[in-house]
Amino acid sequence: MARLTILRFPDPRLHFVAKPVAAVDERMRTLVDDMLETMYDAEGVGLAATQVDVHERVIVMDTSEEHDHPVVLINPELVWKSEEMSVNEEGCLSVPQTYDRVERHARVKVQALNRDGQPFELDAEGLSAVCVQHEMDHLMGKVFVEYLSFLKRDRIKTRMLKKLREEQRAR
Ligand code: GNR
Ligand code: NI
Repeated sequence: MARLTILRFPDPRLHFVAKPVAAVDERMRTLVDDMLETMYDAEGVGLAATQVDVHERVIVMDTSEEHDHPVVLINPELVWKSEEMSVNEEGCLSVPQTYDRVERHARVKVQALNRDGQPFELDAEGLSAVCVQHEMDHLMGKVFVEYLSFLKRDRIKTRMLKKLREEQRAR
């Protein structure tokens, strides 16, 4: 297994649209395992392939308390969403130390393939529903800060670029 580098906003590659996975083969299982290692290492509850610069429809998540229930979604498709909405504080491994409120569907059903290439349905609510919608946005090239006002997004962008420059100077 290997830890992958997570792209950081405002990297333009975070806005690429992911393509469907053609085959759940050995290469895909290696990617999934590396993404899980990367997610657990970064203490995230989800990770989309887009964030590790792989532009294919792959998501890993684990919203369990004990971090022992990995969920793999390959070629996820939203098949149902509740009319009821819910506002939650979100963060993103690609936008460190930034949290803000985003409105999402309270519950969703997603069809996907698992790590073995078998179809399954995920019935998500609570954090799991927030996370799967956040990750599916990543696959469409969308980062949660795009739901915020222009002013907030611009401030975040400026702060991220400043941090990046400071890190580059420290190296
Ligand atoms: O680790 C994460 N936590 C989180 C918290 C609230 C809403 C969404 C998330 S997803 C995030 C990991 C991440 O950036 N996934 O793309
Ligand atoms: Ni994210």
